[in-house]
Formats: sequence, structure tokens, C-alpha cells
Amino acid sequence: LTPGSGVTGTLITVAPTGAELAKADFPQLPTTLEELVETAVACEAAGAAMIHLHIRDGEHRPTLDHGHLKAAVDALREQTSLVIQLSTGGSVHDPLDQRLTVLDAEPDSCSLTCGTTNFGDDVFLNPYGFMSDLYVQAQEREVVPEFELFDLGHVASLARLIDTHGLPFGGKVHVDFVTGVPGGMPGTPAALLAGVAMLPAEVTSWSATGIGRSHLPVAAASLAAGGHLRVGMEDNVVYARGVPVEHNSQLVERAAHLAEVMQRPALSTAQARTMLGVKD
Ligand code: KMH
Ligand code: ZN
Repeated sequence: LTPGSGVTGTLITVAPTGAELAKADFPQLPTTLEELVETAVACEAAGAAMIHLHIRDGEHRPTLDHGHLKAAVDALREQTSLVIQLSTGGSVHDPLDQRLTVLDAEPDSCSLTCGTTNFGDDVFLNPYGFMSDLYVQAQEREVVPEFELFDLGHVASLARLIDTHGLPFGGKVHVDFVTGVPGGMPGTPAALLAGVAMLPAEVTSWSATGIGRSHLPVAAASLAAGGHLRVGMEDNVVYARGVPVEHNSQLVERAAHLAEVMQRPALSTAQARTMLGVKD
């Protein structure tokens, strides 16, 4: 049995924006607060229970500015009941100390990537000391981390973090395999299942996403193996061959349909909070 098997529902996380795409190239990318709120409301209605957020500034550039982050957290809390997860990965250009300050915006959850990875032509830096500091600060601030695993070595670092610091706040361990990043583990069922087989026993749930063309095969493999789903324009902007994604809710709707067909319908936000150990 893989961790998470036996679950009767599916957590659908939407990652609507990311830090990599330019608004000029993808005008449908939600970058303003108004667009983010509209997206979040539509995605919740379509079956999402958690949102993984990267914030943009007035010029649509990625920012870790506290005011922008806090405004987004507050607005989404007011307008939705989604579990709000702020990215601490930011963009590859963000300094480590600034990435730690994301917790000041008091999200329900934060991403915590479990190792450095090549990221196309760039490097996404996550030294062990940074991961360890983030882990402890999230515990202290009662924020539930989602452990992002881009490569198999990241699974070993996750085990080291848990062994060293004990369980995260909430007592659950939820991980997300981010597959198909050029430089990380490939977006294939075989790679995903290799990662799942390595997960430490403390893991209570796992989800997966595939970048670009691996989006659908990885989603199908995840559902088949007892995993949950992350979808969204951060990871994929092509709905089908020659058909661009026009709105994140299309990807959430399709994920919810897949989950329904697999007899593991989308979890409500309340069910997701219980599964993740997030505060009500
Ligand atoms: N934007 C990537 C460099 C995360 O959100 O924690 C990192 C990323 C992971 O997206
Ligand atoms: Zn992200």
C-alpha cells in the first residue's frame, strides 16, 4: 500500500500563476489581486480545496513583498474557504532570507522544497540549512508545510527533516511531487511511483503535478496510485493539443471529473483541512 491509499476523496490544489510566465505572453494568467480572487472563487466552485499562491506586483512581476502577500491572503480568506498556501519557493531570483519572510503573511500552509534542483537554465536553490530554518519557523508559527519534491534525492532530505525536527504543525505530512521540470525528475508514471515507493512512513498524503505535457499522465498515475492532484497554469498552459488554457478553472474542472470517474471525488475545503492538519 502506498501512503494515502484507502483515501476516498481527492484533494485538488490549484496553482494558478507561478513565478515564471510573463503576463505579456499569457494575458489570461491571473496576476492582479482582483484576478486572483476571481480565479480562486471559480476554482473553489469547480472542486479545488487548496490554492498554491505566487504573488505579482503592479507590473505583474513576481514579488515577495509583505503587503502584497498579506493582501492576497486576507482577500482569499474573506472570499473563499480554500486552504491558502503561499509559495516560499518564489522565483529562482529571490534571496533565501526573503523567502523565509513569506510566513509573516500568516498563510494556512507554505511550500517547502526539499532540495536544490536544476530548473531549466537556472538553479532553484534550497540548501539544507534553509529548509531546516523554514521547517522550524513553520512549526513555531503553526503553518502546515507542503513538501515539494522535484527529485528523488528530495525524498531523503524530507526524511532527514522529520527525523531531526519531529512532525510539522498539525501532525500530518503532506508532500507534492513536482515532476517534469527540466532538471528534475521526469514527468512519468515510473518516476512518480519510484518517488512514492521511497516516501518515509510519516507521510500521510501525497499529491502530484506534471509540468507541461506530463500534466495529464501524471494526474492519471497519481489518482491510480492513491495520490492527490495539483493542477494550474503555474504548471501547464496547454489544455489539449493546440488548445491553450483560458482559465485555471478548466484544469480544476477536468481534475474533478477525473477524480469523480476514479470514484474519489474532490474533497471539500473542510475535509482538506482535516486531512492536512490545517487550522480551521
Ligand atoms: N518558482 C519555482 C522556482 C514553490 O512554489 O515552492 C519554485 C516553485 C516552488 O514554484
Ligand atoms: Zn510554486
